[in-house]
This record gives sequence, structure tokens and C-alpha cells, in this order.
Amino acid sequence: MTGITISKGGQAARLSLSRGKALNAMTREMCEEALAALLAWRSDGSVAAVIIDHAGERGFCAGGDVAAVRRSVVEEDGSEGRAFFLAEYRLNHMLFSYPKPVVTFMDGVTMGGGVGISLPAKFRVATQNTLFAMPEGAIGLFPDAGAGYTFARLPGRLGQFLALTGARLDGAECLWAGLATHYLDSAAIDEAKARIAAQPERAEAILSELSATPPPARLAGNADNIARHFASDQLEDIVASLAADDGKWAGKELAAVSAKCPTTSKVALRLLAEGARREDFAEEMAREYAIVCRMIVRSDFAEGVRAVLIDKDNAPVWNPARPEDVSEAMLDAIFAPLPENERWSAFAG
Ligand code: QUE
Repeated sequence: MTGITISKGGQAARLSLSRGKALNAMTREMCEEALAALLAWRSDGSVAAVIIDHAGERGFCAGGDVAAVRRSVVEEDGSEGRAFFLAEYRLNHMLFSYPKPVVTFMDGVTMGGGVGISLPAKFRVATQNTLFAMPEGAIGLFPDAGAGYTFARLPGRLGQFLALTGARLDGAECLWAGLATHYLDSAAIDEAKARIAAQPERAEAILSELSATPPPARLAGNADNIARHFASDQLEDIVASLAADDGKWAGKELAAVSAKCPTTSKVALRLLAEGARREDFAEEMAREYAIVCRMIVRSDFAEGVRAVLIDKDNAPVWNPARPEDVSEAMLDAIFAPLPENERWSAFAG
């Protein structure tokens, strides 16, 4: 019982998240099993497409097993926490560079690490159950698992908005933003999988044929506000812009941004600014891995996981507490390359 079920049917192989009790939050074991399977299927002539989905009712994937990472850095030497992110980012990269089409069904909660195994896939299916977010600002981490690359490519400063507010998007909004490539009613998912397994070369056509008309994307109505208020790469500018707007939307988003870890938000803005210029996804993962090794040993991470997942008081005390106290020098130290022998590398089997 590793939390992931691996199977083959027709010409498709399938990774099914099945760690139900923790909303399929990814563990190192799950990432490593998925990597081994994907490596084998890469050269397996009987596999023409890969399907990623989840078993059970509760959702696709809540993220990574951050409670275990916290235990590793608080109670041990942190090596298990680093090993988790090494494997997770290898999985994100394997999916991004996979030579066969990958189809991910984001049918339910898709957050953090769940976003990380969704956005690198060629086809990303949203449904009426999709609840999508990068909520790392609530736990003092940062939008990772490739978000520094994929979010940097979203139009209209949407990536910065999602990173700084942790906003939750529904399936229609995911399709509108290009985070999802298709929108299906969840009742059509079984048929989509069966038809893709039978005719993997028609995966795109099958998803189009089974697509449903989504409801209007509410987020579209705020696109202008997002582009305007989140235009700067400086957190202080964004906060000031929202504070100067007395509208209801700006007030709500100001509260959301202000509740998040200021170091997380500054890391996110710098990462997205860099990521927009980056051409190589492997380079992105190496960058994020260096950052995550620094972020998980900061007190904000232990405090954020405590506040959200352990004590559940949702009252973290951030240190530094104010944006202006997070200096460029602190960010430089978080972004510095790792020593050669500690760096991220792609999975080689
Ligand atoms: C931010 C996060 C995560 C989060 C909450 C946040 C995250 C994560 C989980 C989570 C949720 C339910 C579980 C579990 C983990 O929550 O990454 O084991 O049962 O995995 O605000 O980044």
C-alpha cells in the first residue's frame, strides 16, 4: 500500500493516486513508484498514452505530504524532506518531457503537488468538481513543482495572482485560464479513459468529443483588476495597489495576500520573473530544488504547517512578518545555487 496504483489497460497505462486518508497528498514513495513506472512505459511498445487519475471520492491530490517534511526537518536532519522534493520534482520533469501523451484528470481538489503533476501533462481535464490552487503561501513554502515555469506563462499576471492569494479556481476557470485543456462532466470520465485506452492516438479528439460546455468563468470578470493590481514584481507595490482601491474585490484580495507568508510571496514573485525567461524545464526544477532546500528549514515552514495542518488554528506568526523586512539579501541566499554534489538532477532510472 504505497498510495499509488499502477495498471495497464488497452494501449494506455495508468497511475491512480490512492492514498485516500490524506487526500492523496504525495509521499516520496508515491513519486518514486510513479517514476519507475513511467521510465518502464517510456520504452514499452504496448503503452501509447499515460492516464493519471485518482481512486475514491474525495479529490485528486491535496499536495505533498508536508507534515512528513516538517517532521523530517524538526525532528531529524531534513534529509528525508529533501529526498521527497528531489523525487517530486523528478516526477514533474518526467511528465513535462514525456515522449508519449499524458492525460491528467483533475476531478476534485487539485492543489500544490497535485498541480505539479497536472500542469506538465499534455492534456489536463477539468470537471465540475475541480478545485485548483497553489496554497503554499499559507504554509511558508512557495509555489513549486514547476509552477515557477507554468505560472510564469499565464497571461495577464494570473500566475502572480494565484501565487500570492492562493485563490481557488473551479474547472471552468481552469479552462478559461489555460490551466486545463478540456472541460468534461465527471460522468464522462470513465468513457474518456476507456476510449483513450482503445485509441490513444485519438486522445485529443476523444477529449474534444466528450467535452461539456462549462459555466461562465467568474475569474474572467476580474481579469482587468488582476492585470492592474498584480502588475509589479514587488510585493510592496501590489499591496499598495490593492490598498488604494476601495472596491470589494480589492479588499478581499488584500486580506488574502496579507495573510500569506511574506517571504513566500517575495520568493514567488522573483521565481515567476525568472521563470518567464527560462527555456528549460530541467533548469527550473534545479532552481526550485535549491529554493525548497532553504525554505523547508526556515521557521515559517514549520509554523505554517503547524497552523494549517497540525493545530489547525490558521493563525501563523510569520518571521519576518512584514514585506518590507524581507530583504533582497535574504532572497539572494534562498536562491543561491546548491553545492555541486547536492544539486537536483533528472531521473535516470
Ligand atoms: C498549503 C499546502 C498544503 C496544504 C495546505 C496549505 C499541502 C498539502 C496539504 C494537505 C492537505 C490534506 C492532507 C495532507 C496534506 O495541505 O501542500 O496530508 O490530508 O499537502 O494551505 O501547500
